[in-house]
Amino acid sequence: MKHLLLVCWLCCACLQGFAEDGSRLWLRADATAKAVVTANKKSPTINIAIQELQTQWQGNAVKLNIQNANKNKALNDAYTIAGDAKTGVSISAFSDRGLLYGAYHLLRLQQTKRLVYPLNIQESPKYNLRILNHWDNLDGTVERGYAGRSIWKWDELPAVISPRYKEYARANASIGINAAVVNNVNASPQILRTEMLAKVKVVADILRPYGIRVFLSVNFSSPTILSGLPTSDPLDAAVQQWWRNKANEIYKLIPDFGGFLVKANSEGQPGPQDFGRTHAQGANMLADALKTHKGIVMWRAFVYSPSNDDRAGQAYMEFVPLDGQFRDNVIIQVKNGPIDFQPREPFSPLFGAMKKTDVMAEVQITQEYLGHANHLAFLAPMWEEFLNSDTYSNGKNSLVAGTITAMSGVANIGDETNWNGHHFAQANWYAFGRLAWNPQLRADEIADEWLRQTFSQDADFVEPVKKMMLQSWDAVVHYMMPLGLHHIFAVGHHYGPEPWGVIPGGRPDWQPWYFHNADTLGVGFDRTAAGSNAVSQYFVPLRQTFNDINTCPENLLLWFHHAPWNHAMHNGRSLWQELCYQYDEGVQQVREFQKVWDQQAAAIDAERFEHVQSRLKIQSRDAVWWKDACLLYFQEFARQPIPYDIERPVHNLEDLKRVKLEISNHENAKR
Ligand code: BDP
Repeated sequence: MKHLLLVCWLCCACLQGFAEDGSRLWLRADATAKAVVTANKKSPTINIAIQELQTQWQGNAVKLNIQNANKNKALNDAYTIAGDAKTGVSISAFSDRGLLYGAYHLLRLQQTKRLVYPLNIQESPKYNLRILNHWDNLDGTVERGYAGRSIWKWDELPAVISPRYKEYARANASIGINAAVVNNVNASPQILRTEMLAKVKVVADILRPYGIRVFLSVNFSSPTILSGLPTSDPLDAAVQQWWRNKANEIYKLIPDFGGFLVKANSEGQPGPQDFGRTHAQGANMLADALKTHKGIVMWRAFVYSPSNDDRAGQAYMEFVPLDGQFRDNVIIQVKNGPIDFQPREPFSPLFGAMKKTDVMAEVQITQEYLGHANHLAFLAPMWEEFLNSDTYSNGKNSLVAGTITAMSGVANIGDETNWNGHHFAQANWYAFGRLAWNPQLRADEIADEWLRQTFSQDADFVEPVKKMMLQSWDAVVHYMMPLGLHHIFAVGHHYGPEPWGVIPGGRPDWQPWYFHNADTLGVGFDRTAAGSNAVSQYFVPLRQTFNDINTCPENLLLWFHHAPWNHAMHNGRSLWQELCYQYDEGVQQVREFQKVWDQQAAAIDAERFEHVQSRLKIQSRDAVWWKDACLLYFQEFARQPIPYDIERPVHNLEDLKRVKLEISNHENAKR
């Protein structure tokens, strides 16, 4: 009897929508409306738009209107929304996808209570390609994934189709993401086997009506590994034919296949340089195979060869000389910073430097270097700073956002119920889509609309929590790597601090000391003209600004300078003191977040409240761990006391050095 009662109670709870497990993401509108929706064309994509509006739109009739267009415009995702409360609303677009995006826009306005009549909205995405890069392996593990296993169930496909594929597609479409690379850049050649392609086809068919095209990461040596060709040299006729055949095979199955993403000659991956060829020769060979099908190659610039050159400068050195040599269906994919998705980096000097080549940005949504799925770090402020950085590549106001033609984000999605591990990590997926559509959106606008859709409309909740989100990236930078410090992570898993870390026999630029260079004189990487001269890769006046210790932005000081411990900061403190205060500031910020969050218990559901609360506790403890580890370690070089008005360390350095985290899973041991 007792059990029966419990079951009944649980069923009621579910029916009433009490299961607040985060699975609905930001798409939480009631689907009980009965709106009248008409369209002047039918298609699977338009049918989705109709269905979404019919069930969620609470206003008067909606008309969906496809406008006749020439070929170019038909590819465009732009749309307009017009109308008023009385006569109803019309959404017009040149493409089916445009109508779908218009429908989601209208519903977003309704959900965030931002409907202001008469409606007169014109939207057009800044970039035509807005793509997620999944680092998912074929065995179901996810490289740098912190939300469970891969959502792609290759072992079940093509027979079993997870309902999550459609939910994933819908979530992406609702924020304008229109493409996905479904497998890891460290690509298994097996993805191109015929049996695998049959599985990929099933996924592509499900994503297509939502306007999402599928891409694959490919291994450059696939011809040799899969078919036993004696070489994978891009200038070899048999190799070229192999790729043409493979492309033909793929397009027969997936007519709108997007193309390939390639990590070549990087961190042990094969590439054209293995055969004495350049990145351009490698990329062009693949581009030629895809050209007749209108496919593209996204060729990654994340390269650093085993040389003594400063790792921060290597991508630029390899790629700028090749500018002008790439086919027009090649895009160079460049990480936002010159090293590797660190908590804060300057923008990569490659942005704006390749005048004759399309360049796309790659940001990391998954929090490899920002506390995995334990830390609350809203990344829109970081991406806002990045996109709005002035490269000066074409005079003043040559913002990064204007130098790129597409945006990609390394996905933070897994098969956990809430998709992303931390409920607030959903906001990063959301923010990526919104910024890839419109890089001029401000982080606070994005946080606001995400919170209103995901949690609550109540200003007493939205305002303080939004403030917390907007400070969260800054907080992580403070307690992990302030003032331009970088890559002092624990070797391998990149979660905790290990500025003392040593990888026996590892390359110098895998060792934390390579990056912080602490000695009794000072700390930081000298990238000035007197050091590695990486500053010279930036346009005037940035190279002078960064080169001069007095004009270099202080939040990047130790990125560009080996600064003396007593260097005078703008606020009058010494560098050592400022370092201490900033680490402490990070800890205090997270403690504030806990206070803000704990006051929200009554404002939202208990499930999500408690989940976030428990993660903030971990984050708070980790912040102290980071602060103590870094300050106690650097103090051995600075040989000065930690200012007495900040919290004293609660750990011993020797104990912290013994911490060995067990990060189970698929993490590889690479830095
Ligand atoms: C680094 C990751 C590594 C990736 C690599 C990449 O640690 O797992 O394979 O980037 O982007 O950030 O290729």
